Amino acid sequence: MTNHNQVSNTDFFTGNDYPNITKIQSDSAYWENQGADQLVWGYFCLELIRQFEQKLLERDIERIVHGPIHSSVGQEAVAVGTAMALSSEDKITSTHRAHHHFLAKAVAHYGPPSKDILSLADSEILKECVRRTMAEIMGLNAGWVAGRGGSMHLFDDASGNIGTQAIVAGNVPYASGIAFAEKFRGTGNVALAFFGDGAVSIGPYHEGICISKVYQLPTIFFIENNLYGVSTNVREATSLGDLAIRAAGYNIPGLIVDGMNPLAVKRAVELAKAHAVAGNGPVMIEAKTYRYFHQSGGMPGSAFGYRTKKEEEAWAARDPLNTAPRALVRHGLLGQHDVDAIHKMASDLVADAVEFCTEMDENEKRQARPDLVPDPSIASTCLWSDGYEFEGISFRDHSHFTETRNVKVVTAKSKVIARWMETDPETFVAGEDVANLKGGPYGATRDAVKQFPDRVLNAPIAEGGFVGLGHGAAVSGMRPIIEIMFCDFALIAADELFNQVATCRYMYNGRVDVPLVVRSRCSAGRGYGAQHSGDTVGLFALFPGWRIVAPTTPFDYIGLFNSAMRSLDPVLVMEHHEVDLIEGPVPVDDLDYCIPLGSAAIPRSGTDLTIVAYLSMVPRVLRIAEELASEEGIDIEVIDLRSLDHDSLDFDTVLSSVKKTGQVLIVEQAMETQSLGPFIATQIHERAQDQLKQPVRRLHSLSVPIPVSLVQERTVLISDEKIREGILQTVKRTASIST
Ligand SMILES: Cc1ncc(C[n+]2csc(CCOP(=O)(O)OP(=O)(O)O)c2C)c(N)n1
Repeated sequence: MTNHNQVSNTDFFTGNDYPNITKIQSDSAYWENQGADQLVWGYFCLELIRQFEQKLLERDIERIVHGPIHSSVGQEAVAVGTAMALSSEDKITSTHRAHHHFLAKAVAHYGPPSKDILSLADSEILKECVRRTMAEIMGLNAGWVAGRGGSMHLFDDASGNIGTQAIVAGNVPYASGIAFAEKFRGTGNVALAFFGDGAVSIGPYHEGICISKVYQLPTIFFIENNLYGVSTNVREATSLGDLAIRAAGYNIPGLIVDGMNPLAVKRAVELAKAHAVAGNGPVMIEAKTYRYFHQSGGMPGSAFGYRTKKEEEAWAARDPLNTAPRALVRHGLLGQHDVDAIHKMASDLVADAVEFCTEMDENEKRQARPDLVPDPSIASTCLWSDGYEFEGISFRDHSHFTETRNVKVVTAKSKVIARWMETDPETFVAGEDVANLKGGPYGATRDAVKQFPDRVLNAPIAEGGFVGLGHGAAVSGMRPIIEIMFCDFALIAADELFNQVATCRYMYNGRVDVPLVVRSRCSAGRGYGAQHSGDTVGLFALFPGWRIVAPTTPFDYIGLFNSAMRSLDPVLVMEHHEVDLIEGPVPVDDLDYCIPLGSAAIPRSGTDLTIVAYLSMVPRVLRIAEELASEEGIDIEVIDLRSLDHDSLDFDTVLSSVKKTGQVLIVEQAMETQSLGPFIATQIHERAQDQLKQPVRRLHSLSVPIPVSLVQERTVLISDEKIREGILQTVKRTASIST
């Protein structure tokens, strides 16, 4: 066995002649082509980041930061070279280790190169930029996202920092979505995703790159290879010396560059950008670099035994903070006194940020400025849009329309999707097979693909990849409709759906809208078995940040879909194969009306019992209610919840029904462990205890995976017989209680 701890990689290119791989260097001709202002600015930026990072690791400051500090000391050249190559309009995303990327991009925007670099010392905008970055890392309200995001979730779209994310490779599919929007709009900008060597084995990395290649997106995938994922050496984790050889598998160019040399990095990013914006698709860059400290905090990695001091010294000998100023002096661009002045300017900016963010307490101990500490009473704001997107929208119900025609849900779906594509040129559909089969697997894109074939995109089988695509495009302001063929496959995209889409608005303190619609479908009852029969409503409902709608009629599909599309929050439109075939009236000449999110419907009024149901249970319960009305004289009120996320459940409607009937039966097809019933029942008990004649009762499927055997499937899934029985028992129980 190789002892990976012995591996010492100080050579920046270990590869041989791999296809698609180019080693990028900065030579004297390239140096000569650089403007002096830019070169000097690059050095200033290196200094600023280094000193900023070192300051954070000083004991009295580190103590103030709530959470880990993933220091970028040693990796500054990667960030600075990249920022020098990009414009403010180019977008970057990054990871848990992102201070350097964020600062370089922000400083390039707020304090760009100028003839007199020292004039930046007086730039209030630049001071503000450094202050806000430090404040964010300290979790203070003066930060970019008011301390919500902190060190690992930095965001400032004005400077092209469209979000750092703490899940390894989580930003890769997202970057593809950002790049998609740039390409769609023909901006000539790129989206660049930084990630570490540790990211190259995880699914979202692969899916994100595949998506970018398939659609030839202007994305730069930047592997910052610092040789370790926490303590595990890259060779141990990948069996590779050069990670960029992976580029060949995606049929994209791979560039390998010395990550200790900002100019070499700049050159690589320039080449990558030129390739990408010319319509040639994504590029992978691998920069060989080194983090001087351990994963987080200020101890060297060698202190933990996974690498040697000798290795650390070898990398430190190539420190750009030494080599860059020496080169500038050697070329006569700066004298030593200029170098000292730039060093001091950087250190003053950092000191100013510390002064701004902190103060001394009565024991002369440094603490965060109390007036910058966020107000705890607003800890739950910004989870949702404030709803301004619905201002002036007239919501409609059936009574508004006199002329109607009967269609199936599947037809209404196809028509309203096509209508959105007609009225909003930035609406697109992506999903598996959506452009084939004359309208996708279930006919939802039948009209869209006929009328707008360019915006109906077959996606590779990469749910995480195309949900990430939708996420990035939505954050960019497009209106993506993402189809997940069977809702079970949402679990493949769980990181994108729940760690990223759901958290995005809140984590960035309301600075982004996420107008993403995901459509998916429950196929329980068709003999598809354990892995294609799930109902993921309960799963989505676990994650605040997702709206969930579940239309059960053609009329409701159109109205709820329109609201989902208008919403600036992500919405899951949950469908069901049984519901698709339901027929009902829709207006003959209106596909644009909205039904408010968070409003239940009462498709049947009654006085004896309230049944709360959703999705496929609604038509079934309605049928059974009619039967029992004529057979037993039981008068049932049926509530179709329509909106299913916790914040949108329409308890007003439920509670006024309870007032009338005094008893509730919740009917769901979901298995008990995944059902919404316990939450709904608890709420009813808490809010209407004194109106209940008996405890709320619940019906659901059995808590086992769905079997294929027809007879077993029928046993496991809630059946019409069980619903009838449940209703009769509930009603009898009250009868016996009251006699
Ligand atoms: C999916 C996932 N798994 C594990 C972690 C915990 N974690 C945070 S950083 C890290 C190491 C990442 O290494 P690398 O990608 O090389 O980046 P570096 O820390 O070297 O910058 C790990 C394992 C995580 N955040 N996300």
